[in-house]
Amino acid sequence: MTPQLMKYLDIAPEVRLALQQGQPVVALESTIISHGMPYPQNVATALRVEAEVRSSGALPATIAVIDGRLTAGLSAAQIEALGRAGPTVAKVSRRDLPFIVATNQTGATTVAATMIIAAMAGIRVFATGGIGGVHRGAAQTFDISADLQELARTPVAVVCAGAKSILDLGLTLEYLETHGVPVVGYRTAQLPAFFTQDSGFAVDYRLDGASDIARLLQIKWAMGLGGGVVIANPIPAAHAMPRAVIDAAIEQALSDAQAQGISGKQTTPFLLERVNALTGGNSLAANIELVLNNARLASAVAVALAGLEIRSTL
Ligand code: PSU
Ligand code: MN
Repeated sequence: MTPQLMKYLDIAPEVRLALQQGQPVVALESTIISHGMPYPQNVATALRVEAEVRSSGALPATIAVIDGRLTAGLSAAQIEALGRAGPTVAKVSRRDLPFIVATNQTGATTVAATMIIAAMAGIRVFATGGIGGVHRGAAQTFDISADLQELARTPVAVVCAGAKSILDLGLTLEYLETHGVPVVGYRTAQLPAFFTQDSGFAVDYRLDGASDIARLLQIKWAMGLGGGVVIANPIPAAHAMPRAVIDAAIEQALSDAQAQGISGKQTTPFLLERVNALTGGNSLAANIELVLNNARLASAVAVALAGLEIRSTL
């Protein structure tokens, strides 16, 4: 890490030591805590996800901006504070980082901003729920999540349960293809749609082992291709939701957003909140299970990648 970056970045001592020793570390985002789930389930989930990473043999590093400091590895108290603040805390993507740092604010990082800070810290694997993408109607609104550009440029693998069909999943895949981002299905040839195992769209490649995924990552970066990879991990069948229930909630949420004139960075949190409200506790329970499932896979990939990196230096 260059001194210029260290000036703005704090890495928790435990995480720093693990990285120095080539031990597996998994990055976790914080917008999912503040804007993705209600309090107090958001805090409980974030802590359970960290525990799941530890019990899978890796070290968790939840990422946020705390009082203007880019922070990799939050304390339980910092996670509690972000969860309690909820959507009153700033939602920080690439665009917002310099302002939030310059004004010493606290912000929850999206997939894009979490990837940036993870890469600065030297963390290569990141687990979340769903990524942002191309919104429906983007041909008119130009609303395309900055997550996709970040995947194009920043070398971090993002393990997710696909993306919610609040988005146009076909256009999201087209955008990722244009920008050279591989979409890998873990034990599936289908792109999962967050609450359901299948979206009706195919992934680019199917891989069935964490070590196969680690090998793809190592080779992509060793070849100098840079950029990220989407690792799409379907929600476990036992926790998947009926497609009709989810589709109806999403249609309702989208029409509410239009009626209320929601735009810009409010769009995704508004839609997430409406879908949660319309489907009640069922979707929240599914959401929690898929994040835990992603934390387990990300940890296995991080463990395998650490093994490959140690072997390649022998
Ligand atoms: N999708 C989800 N849950 C989330 C998000 C997206 O199912 O919590 C959050 C993530 O932090 C993601 C961000 O990076 O929303 C994307 O926001 P936008 O569409 O404004 O880029
Ligand atoms: Mn947007």
